[in-house]
Amino acid sequence: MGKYTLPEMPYAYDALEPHIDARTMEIHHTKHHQTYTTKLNAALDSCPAEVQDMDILEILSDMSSVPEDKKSAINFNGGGYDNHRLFWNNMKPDGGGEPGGAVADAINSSFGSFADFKEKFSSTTAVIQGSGWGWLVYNPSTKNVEYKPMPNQTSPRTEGLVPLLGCDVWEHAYYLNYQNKRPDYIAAWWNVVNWDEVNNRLANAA
Ligand code: MN3
Repeated sequence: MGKYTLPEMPYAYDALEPHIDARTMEIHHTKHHQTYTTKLNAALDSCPAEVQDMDILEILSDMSSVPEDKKSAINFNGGGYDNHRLFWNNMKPDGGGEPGGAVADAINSSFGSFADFKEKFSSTTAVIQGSGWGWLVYNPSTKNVEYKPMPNQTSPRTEGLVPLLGCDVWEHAYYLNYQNKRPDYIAAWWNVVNWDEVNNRLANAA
């Protein structure tokens, strides 16, 4: 029995249709997220007890305690475990629209306007090479929100950034409906963004 188990989905697999189809959501959760979880547990099993006792968020925020030969596996699978947990919850049925509250102010301050933020996030995330994620993050050192593309499953936490809103652009996130058309998937994804959750994360981070 590993330390981590696959988190439950906060809504049904078909709840984000027509923007993200049920079969893609089901495979993404039960196969891909499960695999990151299983491999994170396996990597932790061969780490020293003091690393096993740390929470995965602590580990991702400071990888220095992880043995050199386990860093790659923990970075990839620990990031994959945490990123997807964030991803399911930063989406919801009947989401989208524009944020209110502190997130709206922070976005306006960093990007000029919501429209400018959305255009930067969409266009930059669309051209991430290979597989990766586009993120809106909070930077504790500048106290501002920023856009940050990350490769593969590497968590923004590994760079001292707090993830607020993530868009998974691995092909497994959109392939059945959108095939190679990543920009179409990103355009649809805005319709399921859960801005209340993003506001909660900013409140906890700031
Ligand atoms: Mn994924």
